[in-house]
Amino acid sequence: ATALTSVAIAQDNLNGLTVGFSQIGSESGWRAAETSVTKQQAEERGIDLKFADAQQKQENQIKAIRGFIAQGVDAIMVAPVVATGWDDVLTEAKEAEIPVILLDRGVDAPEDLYLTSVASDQIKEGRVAGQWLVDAVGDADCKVVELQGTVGSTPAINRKQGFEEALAGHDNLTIARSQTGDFTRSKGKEVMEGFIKAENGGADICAVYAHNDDMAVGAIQAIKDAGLKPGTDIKVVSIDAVPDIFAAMVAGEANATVELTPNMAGPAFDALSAYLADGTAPEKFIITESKLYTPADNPQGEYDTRKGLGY
Ligand code: GYE
Repeated sequence: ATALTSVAIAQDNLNGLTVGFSQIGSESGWRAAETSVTKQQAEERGIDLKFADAQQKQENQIKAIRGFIAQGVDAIMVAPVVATGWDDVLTEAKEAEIPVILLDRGVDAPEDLYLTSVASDQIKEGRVAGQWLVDAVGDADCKVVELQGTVGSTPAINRKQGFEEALAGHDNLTIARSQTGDFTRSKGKEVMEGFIKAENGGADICAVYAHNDDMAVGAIQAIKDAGLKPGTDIKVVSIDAVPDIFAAMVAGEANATVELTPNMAGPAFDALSAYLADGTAPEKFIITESKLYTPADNPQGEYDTRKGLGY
């Protein structure tokens, strides 16, 4: 009976609380999905979610967090746009005794400044993408171009590192060019156009690795505009598993993606609930799964399922 009661309390104790959420912006389809799932998860639990869109700017995030502290919210969630520069504002939240939960990206700050971090293993994501390419290419020579995420963000740093780890020792694969596309479709297209120009009209490029699907979708457009076939002439591998990359797989224009769940808020609220119930300290790092999808994995079905989930 005691166990059942505490579960009931743990599930119910967020009802009526106020949680501030400092979101990065809406740079990608994945980000938009995370925003809508977070709002749904808050509503299901009776949480009053104060949502602040930072338009990609850390200074806006810091302002929003200071605003949440001033309002005396019960908890703060933040998706930190870049890794550095958080110590002061996180210390202010700690001094105000407001628990902070990081969503989907990490920070370079002392671990006692946040309750927990809910994110994927981004080094692993890079490794999974890289291993897929190593296997797909075999012994052939392959010049790879890389579209990096936002400079200074943990997913850009870690997805680069993991990919390089997977390619290490496979000297037939080389990363010929690497530049940021800021996780957006338009920048991904623009940077890919530059890569194509610099690499013999694209003829010398064997594969593009994009740190997210949106940049891959932009790159696919650039490849088509250059008169080449994405997915065939140039292999396309990326991360997120948003509906549009499955649509590209159905069209034969994308080869592989690594899934990133947009539901970071669910585990975050569960951890917060347990913590508020009896002071249970959650795991410092709650790690979501990183599953590989290729055109062999029913891309039409995956597209339909995700569309139904509110992406
Ligand atoms: O992969 C990308 C987004 O922070 C891990 O941010 C996240 C990344 C995600 O804009 O699409």
